Amino acid sequence: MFEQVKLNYDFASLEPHIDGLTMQTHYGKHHAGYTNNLNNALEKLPQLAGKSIEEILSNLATIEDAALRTAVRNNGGGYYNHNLYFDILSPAGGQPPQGKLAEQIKADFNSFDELVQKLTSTAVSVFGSGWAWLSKDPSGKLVVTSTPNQDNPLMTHGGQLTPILGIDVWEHAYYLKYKNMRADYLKAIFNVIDWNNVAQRYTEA
Ligand code: MN3
Repeated sequence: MFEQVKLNYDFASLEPHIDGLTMQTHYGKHHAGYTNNLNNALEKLPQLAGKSIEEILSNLATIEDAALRTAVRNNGGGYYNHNLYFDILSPAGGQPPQGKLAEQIKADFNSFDELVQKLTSTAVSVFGSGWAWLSKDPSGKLVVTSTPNQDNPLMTHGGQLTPILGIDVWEHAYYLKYKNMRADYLKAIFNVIDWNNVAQRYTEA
């Protein structure tokens, strides 16, 4: 049984950047739904018992039944993506990272501001629902990509990319407060991204 990541902050504590009702609905309805649907699908796939969600999502092609494969792709992606998203948010966020991640950002993007710009433009450009990602490749290099729906870099790169930051650009992540202004939501979210958490993920990946 997979379980939702526990939040170490209150739903309303990310205000004014992300409103409490959006957080409550996003975590309590959307993320809970993906998690339940993933667990239901996995009951029919005993061969996957004991595997990590990363292993499962990096090897979706091994699921022969097409309907179950789609269910695990959409709901397992939703489960994993939101665990990452909610965990890297914090009311204490917004400060640029230090240490190894900071050095790698400088090497790959020239500056933290240029990374933020690249993540923002990538997220703005997602057509419809999807995600923008910062991932680490096997050499340690940082890579910015996007995916549609609940796909993620584990799926698109067969486990070769490890996501360390995911930005949800489904309308449910921002519509109550920002309506159609996705760019305003993206500007705001960088005030609550906990780069210490992202840096730890970079080191451990
Ligand atoms: Mn979402």
